[in-house]
Amino acid sequence: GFSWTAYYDVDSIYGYLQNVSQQNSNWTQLVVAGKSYEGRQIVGLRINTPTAVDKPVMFIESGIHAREWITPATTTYFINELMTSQDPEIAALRDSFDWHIFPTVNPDGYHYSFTRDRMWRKTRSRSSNGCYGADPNRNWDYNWMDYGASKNPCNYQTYGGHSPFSEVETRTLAAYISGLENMLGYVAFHADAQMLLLPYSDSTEHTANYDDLKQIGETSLKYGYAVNKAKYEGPGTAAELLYKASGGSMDWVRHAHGTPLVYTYELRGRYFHWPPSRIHEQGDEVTQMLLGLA
Ligand code: 0X9
Ligand code: ZN
Repeated sequence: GFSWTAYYDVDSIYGYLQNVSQQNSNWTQLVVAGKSYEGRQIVGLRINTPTAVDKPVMFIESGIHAREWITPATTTYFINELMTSQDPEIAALRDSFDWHIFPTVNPDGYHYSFTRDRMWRKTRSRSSNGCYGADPNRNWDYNWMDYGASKNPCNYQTYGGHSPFSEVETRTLAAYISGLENMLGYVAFHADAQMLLLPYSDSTEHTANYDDLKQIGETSLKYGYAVNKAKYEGPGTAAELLYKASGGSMDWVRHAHGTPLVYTYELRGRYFHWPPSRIHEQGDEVTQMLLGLA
């Protein structure tokens, strides 16, 4: 069975999503954005309980960086909370949004980090010079390659790809997102800087709603802090708090769609390790952070 005391490979995660959707088939739905370079599906779960009003979309992106295993794990943990929690606040959270939740948007990379190289970060596309993968958080078509990205396909970390949206995974996800109407929020999960980041990632310029983003983010962190007393840095722009890096999903979503609430959570851990026995702890914290955000 599936639990939250171990990490699982892509197939098991998709199996879990499938079970959840089958058990609650009138208000959840498996959604497939498309396929990865190696032909894996990019699968998400839509949770949209029947309510009288049209609900705003809340999108969750996890696992864009392969080695950041805690992000798919906490995302399925959060799904399980939405589906099973007896807490009326969590039930209200579930009912307040049309959720589109994608735990592993880079399934090839994630699988590779599981089976070959624990520190793998990128996709697994093959470059003409024989090196593998591009950084899917440097590949989106907004200010592509301006800052913090490598032009060298053999760069282990931040190769931006041969062109914007060269990677089928980012292209596929962007197309899926573009098909959503009424997207209020976009949340990306990373590890392990323990921060809450706002757009923009490559400019210290602030969005027009920066003050709102900051205030909402502070509430989110306050909710999270109550669980484990873990202090996250921020909220602040990724450019100011971390480093300037262009071509990330967060900036593209903000720019291309004007989505009001765009956040990147950098979860906890060290060198991308987080003990499986403590997935619950991170999962409860994230659940509260999203409740605070909502
Ligand atoms: O560099 C990144 O993509 C993220 N940090 S990580 O250590 N998980 O790789 C930061 C994401 C913030 N957004 C951008 N910098 N675009
Ligand atoms: Zn990351």
